Amino acid sequence: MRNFGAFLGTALVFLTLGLCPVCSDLTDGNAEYLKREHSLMKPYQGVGNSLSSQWDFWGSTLVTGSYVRLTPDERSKQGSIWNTVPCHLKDWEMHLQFKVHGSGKKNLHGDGIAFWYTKDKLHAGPVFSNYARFHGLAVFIDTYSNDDATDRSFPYISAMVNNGSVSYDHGKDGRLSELGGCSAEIRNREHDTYLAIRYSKERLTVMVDVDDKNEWKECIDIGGVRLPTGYFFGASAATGDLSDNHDIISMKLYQLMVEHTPEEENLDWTKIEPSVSLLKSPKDNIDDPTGNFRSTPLTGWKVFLLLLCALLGIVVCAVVGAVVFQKRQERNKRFY
Ligand SMILES: [Ca+2]
Repeated sequence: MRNFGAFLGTALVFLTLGLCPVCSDLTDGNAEYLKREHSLMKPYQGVGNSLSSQWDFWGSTLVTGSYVRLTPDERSKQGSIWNTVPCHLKDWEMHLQFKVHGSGKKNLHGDGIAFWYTKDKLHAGPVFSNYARFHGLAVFIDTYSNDDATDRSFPYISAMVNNGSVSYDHGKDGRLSELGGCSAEIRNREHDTYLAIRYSKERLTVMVDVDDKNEWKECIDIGGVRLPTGYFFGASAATGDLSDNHDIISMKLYQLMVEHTPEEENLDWTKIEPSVSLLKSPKDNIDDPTGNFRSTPLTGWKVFLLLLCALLGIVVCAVVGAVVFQKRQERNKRFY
C-alpha cells in the first residue's frame, strides 16, 4: 500500500491540471470598450428628434442637463428613449444608471422601467409603454406587484426573450414568460442605482449594483440565449394609477472582445431568431417557487465537482483493487 501515497499525489496533480481550464474560464479578462454611438451620457448631446440624432425620445420623456426623465411622478404617463443606431456588436455589455423615486409610500407606486434590445424601436404599447409582442430582449425593473402572489418581493428584476409569439402579461408581472429574476431595493435610494446586462456567446447575465458599494451582484445568468445583431437599444417606463419618477442617468455600452470561430464569424448574425434553448418551456417556471429557472452550461464549480467525483471514484477503485490484489497474492503464497 506504499504506492497509494504516490497514486494520490498523481491524482492531485491531475486534479490541478484538470482545474486549470476552469480557472481560466472563471477569470474574465476581456478588455472592454465604450461605444459612444450606443451610449447615452450627460450632457445628452445627440438626443432629440432630428435626423442626425443618435437617440430618439417619445411620450412623456423629458431631457434635462442631468437626467432623462421617462415619466414624471404623475398618473398615466408613458415615455421611452431609443438608440437610432442599430447594434452590430456580437458581444456587448450595457450599464444602465438609473433612479426611480417618488412620493408614493410602499407598494403605492409604479410601474417601473424596461430595458430593450429589440428589432423595432418607438413602437408604443402596454408593456412599460412598449409593444407587447416584441422581437428581442427585455429586462424589466418592475416596481409594482400586479399579481396577488406573495412569492417574491418587489421591485423585481426579470428578463424575457421573445420572437414576437408571446405577449408580456402585465397582470402577472411577466411570470409566465420570464427567464429568471431577482428582487432589488432600487426605489427612493439616496444614490443612483445600476444594472448591467451582458450578452456574450449565447449567455445572458444581468447584474445589479443598488447598495452604493460599487460591486455587482448577480441577478440572472442563463445560457442558450440567441439574439441577432442589428437590433436597437432602448429604455421605457410607464405609470398607471400609481406613479414614480423614472430617470435614466446614463446608458453605457461596452464592446466585449471575444473571439469567435470562423464558422460563427461566417454566419449572418442579423438573421438569428431570438430564442432560448430551455430544457422545458418558460411556462413551467410557475412550478418553481423561487421563480428562477436556469439552464446554464456547466459552470466552473460544477465541472470541479464532477472532476472531484470522478477522481474519488478512481481512488476508491484503485484502493479496492490493490487490497483484493494483495489478498490474492497472500493467498497464493500460502498455497506455494
Ligand atoms: Ca408589475
